Amino acid sequence: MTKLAVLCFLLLQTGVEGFKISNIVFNHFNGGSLIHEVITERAILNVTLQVCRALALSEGKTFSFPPQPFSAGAVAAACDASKSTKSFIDTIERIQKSNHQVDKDYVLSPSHHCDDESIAAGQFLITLGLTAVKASNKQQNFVLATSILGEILHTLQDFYSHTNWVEIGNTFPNSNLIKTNADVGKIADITRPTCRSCDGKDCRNNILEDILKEQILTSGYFSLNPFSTKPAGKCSHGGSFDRTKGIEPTGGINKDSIDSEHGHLHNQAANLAIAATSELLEDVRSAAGDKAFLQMMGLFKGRALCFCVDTTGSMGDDIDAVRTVTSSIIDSKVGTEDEPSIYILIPFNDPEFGPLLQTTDPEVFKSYINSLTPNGGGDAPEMSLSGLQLALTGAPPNSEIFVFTDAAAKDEHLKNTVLALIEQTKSVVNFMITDVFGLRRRRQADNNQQQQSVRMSRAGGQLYRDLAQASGGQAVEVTKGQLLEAINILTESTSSSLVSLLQASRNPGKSENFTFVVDDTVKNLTIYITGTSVDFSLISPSGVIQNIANTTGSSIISYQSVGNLQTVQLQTEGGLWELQILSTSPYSVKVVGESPIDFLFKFIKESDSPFGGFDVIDNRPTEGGNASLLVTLIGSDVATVSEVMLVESSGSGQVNGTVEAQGGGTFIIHFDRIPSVEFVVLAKGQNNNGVSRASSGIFQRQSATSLRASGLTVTADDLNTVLEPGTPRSVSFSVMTTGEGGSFTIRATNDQGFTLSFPSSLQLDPGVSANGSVSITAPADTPSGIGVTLTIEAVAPGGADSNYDVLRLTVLSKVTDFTPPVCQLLSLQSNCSDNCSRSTWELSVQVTDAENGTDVDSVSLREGSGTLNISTAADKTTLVSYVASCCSPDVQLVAVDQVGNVEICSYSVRANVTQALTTSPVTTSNVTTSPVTTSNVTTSNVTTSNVTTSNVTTSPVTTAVTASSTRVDFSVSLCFGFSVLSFLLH
Ligand SMILES: *[C@@H]1O[C@H](CO)[C@@H](O)[C@H](O)[C@H]1NC(C)=O
Ligand SMILES: *[C@@H]1O[C@H](CO)[C@@H](O)[C@H](O)[C@H]1NC(C)=O
Ligand SMILES: [Ca+2]
Ligand SMILES: [Ca+2]
Ligand SMILES: [Ca+2]
Repeated sequence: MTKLAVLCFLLLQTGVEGFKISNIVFNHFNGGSLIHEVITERAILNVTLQVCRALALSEGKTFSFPPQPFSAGAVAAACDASKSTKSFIDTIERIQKSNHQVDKDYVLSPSHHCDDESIAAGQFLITLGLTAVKASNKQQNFVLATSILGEILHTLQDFYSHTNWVEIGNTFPNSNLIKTNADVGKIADITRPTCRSCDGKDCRNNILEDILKEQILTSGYFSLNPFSTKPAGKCSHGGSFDRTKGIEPTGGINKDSIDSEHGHLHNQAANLAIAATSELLEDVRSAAGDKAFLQMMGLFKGRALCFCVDTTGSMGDDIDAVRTVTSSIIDSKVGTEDEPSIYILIPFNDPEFGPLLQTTDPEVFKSYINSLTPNGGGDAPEMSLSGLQLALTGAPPNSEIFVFTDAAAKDEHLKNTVLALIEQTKSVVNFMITDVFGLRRRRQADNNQQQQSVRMSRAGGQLYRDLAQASGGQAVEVTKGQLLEAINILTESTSSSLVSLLQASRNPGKSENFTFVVDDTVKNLTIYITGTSVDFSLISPSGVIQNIANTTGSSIISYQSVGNLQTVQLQTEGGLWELQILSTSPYSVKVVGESPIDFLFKFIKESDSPFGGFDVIDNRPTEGGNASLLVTLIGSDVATVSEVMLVESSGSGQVNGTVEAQGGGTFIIHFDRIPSVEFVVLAKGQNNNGVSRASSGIFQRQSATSLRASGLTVTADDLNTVLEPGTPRSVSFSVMTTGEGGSFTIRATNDQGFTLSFPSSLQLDPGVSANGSVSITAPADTPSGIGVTLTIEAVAPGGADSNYDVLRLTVLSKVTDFTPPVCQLLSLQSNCSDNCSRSTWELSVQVTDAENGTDVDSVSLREGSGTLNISTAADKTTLVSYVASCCSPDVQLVAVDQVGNVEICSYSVRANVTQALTTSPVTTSNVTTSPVTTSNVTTSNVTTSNVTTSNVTTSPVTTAVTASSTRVDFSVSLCFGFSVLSFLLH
């Protein structure tokens, strides 16, 4: 079928509501219409490319755009961050998910969809959320920032589909919609009629002429209630769910899909929604800075290095080892592609723990580590799980976390919380436990509670082993003297493309033969075995038994054994390997390597929203019934997933699923049941790209994280994620059980030590949900942008089953500064001559924030390769001087105040324009991707607008000086519209 035929075929299957429904989950055309997920992804890919391009040019590198249509993998590659494709896609999916969630959580809230003429209220939601996104980014709370971002994008996108913005003739986004209190246009009075009834099915002319002529804004009324009414003379939303569309004036005006009442304008509306989304993302980018924007999007080059360190009195040797290993990682990795992208340190003691210290600067991290001094702690157990909780909520998802301690956890009650956070973040936790036996002896000797101490110590070790195993990490037990060697082994690879091939544990231990498939893309194949007295042998695909005692001639590159950890590094040999374990004591095995091919997975369920589609399950899936898994394959456009199974983590049982390809690297897997014990997800597939003839191209990947099903459901109300400092907020939640009723324990915890109150138990009857609420209060002096992760757990009587919901909230003080800083040009001098490279120009600008504003926070360079100098005067005005070669005739200064209001000030000098234009890097001919400044060509001396619809870069220009200053205004070129059209039509 040609694309056109496919398109026509798809057109026949529509009949749904919104840019908003995704019957076929993510990333797909819905009946040829552009849905929220697609609109969102296109804008993200577009803006991300602009950011990467700006960064590359500022570093003097070249940059090339990938071919259209863009894919996340190609964008990550263009950004020189292929290894973070997984976290990039994960982030895009998070944004799409919270966008989608608005239809579920706020189905009855008109302002979230700009319905019912609630346009000003929609603007309020968007701008409030935007402030929260900026504040969260400033505190490096990127997960929170992206969740809020997805939500406000829904409302922004709906504006273009649900209002008559397009009908009244606009071809640009409504930029004031993303500016607090700005004028979004004249909205029809409640008494003013806006529509007439449609002419049968034809709704093309149902908006009243005076409304169109006077450019009055309106939006359709919407209700699911068959007995609903609407104000007289008002338009309806229309579509199959709207029950107001039968009321005079009948019909509707939405442009949600091609077959909507105003479907003839669907593409126009969707393209404006893409442009508006890009504009909002640009604003977020300007406020955050280019590097932080990419971090927010999950595009970082290396992994996070995350150390959680016990700093109590006995930890002197351990802290020395942490210091040494930090220096050696930094010395050997900085400047390489495995350089950690973020460094995180969480100290814990007793009773204190935290704060989380985070930096991208390795030298700053060294200074954090150097400032650790062992002292205090009182009794033996320490606050290790509190520290770990902060690490799990603060580190990016999919991080690897190392916990250093020589003591049991004093805060064992956090076990379920920590497990919940492990399942949510899919981060891997390794415990580096020293001197377990030494401690035990000492304690036995010096008090008469021998028995109790021994028991506590064993239980403590088991708790760490359980958590490590659930996360796919290890609990390494060594002496203080061996710690450095052990941690060196485990941090040898800090690559962000680490994948897991096999993961299993046995407790009690038993001999067993494990097999795993190694494919050609895997490098640095490594096997870790933890456990005391575990013997093993290893057989390569060619049938050679590998000899640890004498590695010559074998595939073994190295073998190390320290404490309870054995490590084998292997040469990649494609095919089926066998690992035979001989042991009667507990052990765990883990086979990892580096490869671009990996997968993301999420349990999904049919949505209970009226629009249908699928929702992502954020906590434990329901036991006893069937289940569906959404799998996204990463790292290859040609690879496919052929088998997916849920494998018991500590046994050999497994449940096989049936795979349904969705296109675009996504698959839905159906299982007729979920294992009743902990399990991992194992995916097998076929990669036909660049496969050597010797290998079959078959690969296997396994989730590091163990998951479990639950008979309980816990759902917290996440309608409002903003927390005002000093004001208690009540979060309601509901709990239901499919099993037996009784008294269920409720526990709520948070990672910031904020005050909580909640019922300690709820009485449940089977199948009936019970409600409770948690009250949370942030101290009055909590800074804006601080995130708090609230975990609400319900535990069945006897403790055998539990489930949870995790809520991320952001602290936000009331914002009163809505105006961006102002640039004032003090001087602009040039001596630009024929030869631009031999002459320079310079600029002096004063930047101030308004009288009652929050002050200028930063001024940075967007375009321009000159030197920027910034100084702050005593009266808090910022003085900027800029010197550049005449070959770089344009500059953009990004001025941001403390709450993230952005002003972009553009200046240009063009003495010898021909020369300047031919040498300027921004005169790209790639229309759809050219940045705003290329169209900033004017013939007047000073211009205040750079909005043009054509990109006239080659027109003769005689300007001596142009200076312009705009708030983030965009030349939303028509080009993209054309490229979408051409994509659809080819
Ligand atoms: C892509 O993003 C840029 C800003 O980064 C914006 O000017 C342009 O309009 C966007 N393109 C589309 C099609 O929205
Ligand atoms: C593992 O395989 C070896 C060799 O094939 C066999 O002798 C042994 O019994 C197997 N062990 C188990 C636990 O199945
Ligand atoms: Ca201690
Ligand atoms: Ca203690
Ligand atoms: Ca301001």
